[in-house]
Amino acid sequence: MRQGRFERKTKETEISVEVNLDGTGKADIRSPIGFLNHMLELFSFFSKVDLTLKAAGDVNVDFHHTVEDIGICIGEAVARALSDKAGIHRFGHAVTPMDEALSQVVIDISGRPFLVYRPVSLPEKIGEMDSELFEVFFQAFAFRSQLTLHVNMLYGDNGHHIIESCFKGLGRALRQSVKVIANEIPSTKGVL
Ligand SMILES: [Mn+2]
Repeated sequence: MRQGRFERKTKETEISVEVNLDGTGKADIRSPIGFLNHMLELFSFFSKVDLTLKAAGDVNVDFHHTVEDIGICIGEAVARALSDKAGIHRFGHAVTPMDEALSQVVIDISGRPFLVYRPVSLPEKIGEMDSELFEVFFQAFAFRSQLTLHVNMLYGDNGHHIIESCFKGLGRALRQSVKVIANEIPSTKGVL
């Protein structure tokens, strides 16, 4: 089992994360941000990554610190679980509809952190969460887990649907990319 744990406490947030890349999609998500909890449960279900998250933060300020630090902590736990990345498929992609919305999410577990984020027009808030925080989450996750992540929203009208398609797509793409299919490290350089 490829498992990773990470705990982090700052003056702004206190977060603990456990992941199991070889799980069944069992989620135990506890943060003060309801919409993000909903998205992370979907991510876990579609990635089949077991995800336990306990997060507290200074949400009386706004959700920024908590969202960013949750992204950092999940990213670090995934990086630890991947270890030397031996045998993984490395690449994953998903084009995911949610009713009228469609998004494309592409992952390369490259060791080169990068985010390409192409949003469509979103309402200012989804649930109680500022829409600008989704980019913050994806950036924090991609950089800490050292993967290349493209989140390309294609179209949609309903903000909840658009973002939900992205998180389902993140799960589907991650599931493919972490799958073990060989023995060697999947790079012509021999290192990822
Ligand atoms: Mn929903």
